[in-house]
Amino acid sequence: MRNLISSKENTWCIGCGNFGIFAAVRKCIKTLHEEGTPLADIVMTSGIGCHGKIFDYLDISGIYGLHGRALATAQGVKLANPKLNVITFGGDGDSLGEGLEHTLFAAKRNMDITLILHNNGNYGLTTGQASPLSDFGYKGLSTPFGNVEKPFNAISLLLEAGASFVARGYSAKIDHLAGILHQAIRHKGFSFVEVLQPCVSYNNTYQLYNEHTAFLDALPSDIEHARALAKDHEKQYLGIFHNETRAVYHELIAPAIPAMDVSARKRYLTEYQ
Ligand SMILES: Cc1ncc(C[n+]2csc(CCOP(=O)(O)OP(=O)(O)O)c2C)c(N)n1
Ligand code: SF4
Repeated sequence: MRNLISSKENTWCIGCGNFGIFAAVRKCIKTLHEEGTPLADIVMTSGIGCHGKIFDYLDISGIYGLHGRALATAQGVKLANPKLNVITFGGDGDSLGEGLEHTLFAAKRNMDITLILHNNGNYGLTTGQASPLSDFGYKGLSTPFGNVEKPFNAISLLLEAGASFVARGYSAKIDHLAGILHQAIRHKGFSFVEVLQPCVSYNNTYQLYNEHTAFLDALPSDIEHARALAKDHEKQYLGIFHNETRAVYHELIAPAIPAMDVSARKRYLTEYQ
C-alpha cells in the first residue's frame, strides 16, 4: 500500500500538533485498508487554515473546501455517493466559527461522515487571532489584552447538537488518536472527534495537555454524564464520550428524492442501503 504522503513540501511549523494528527490519520487509513476498504472509497474534504493543509500532504482524493464550508462540501459528496467514507478536516475557527451552522446541522441530521476538529485554540494560519475555542484571557493578534469571551466546549456542543459519536483525542497520543479515528470512521452516522492540537507559534499547550489530560475509563453512562466529564475543570478527558446508533440522513431521504431519474433512484436504494 502507498505511504499516503504526497510529494508537496510540508510548511507546518516544526513541532506543530498537526504532525501528530497526520500520523494518526495515516495509521488509521492503513488499518481501514488492511480491513478491506479500498483507498478509492475514502475521501476527504477540508476547510482553509493550517489544518486544511493536510489536504496537500495526505495522498487520498477529496475536495479542498472553502473556509467554513468543509462540511457543506462533505455532505454533498456523501449524498452524491453514499458508499464513500467521507472524512472532514476542520479548524476550530473553520468548523465552530465561520462554519458553525454546517457543523450543528450535520450533527442534527446525523450525516454519515466524520469531522476531525483540529483544536489549536486560535486562527493559526492568519497568525493567532482568537477563535471560538480560545481560552478566556488568551492573548493573540485580535485580543492583545486577553480574550474576554469564554470558549465553547466542543464536546458538549456537539452532544447537544445530536452527533451520534463524540470523542476527544490529543495529537501527541498518536496510537490512541488513531484508534479513536478508526472507530469514528467505522461509525454509521455523524462522528465528531475533537483533537487537542498545540500550535507552537501562537498557542503552545503541550505542557498544559501533558499535565491535564487523562483517558476515560469507560463510555459515560449517559449524555448527562458525558457532558459533565467533557466540562471537567481539572482534567481534559480523552476517549469516547458518546456512541449511539441512529438512522442516517442519506438513507432517510432516499425514498423522497424526486429529482433523481428512476434508474438512479433504484440504484441509490438498492446499492447503498
Ligand atoms: C470566509 C473567509 N473568512 C476568512 C478567511 C481568512 N482565513 C483563512 S484561514 C483563517 C483562519 C483559520 O483558522 P482555523 O480554522 O482555526 O484553522 P487553523 O489555521 O488554526 O488550523 C482565516 C480567518 C477566509 N479564507 N475565508
Ligand atoms: S501556526 Fe500553529 S497551527 Fe499553524 S503550522 Fe504553525 S504551529 Fe501549526
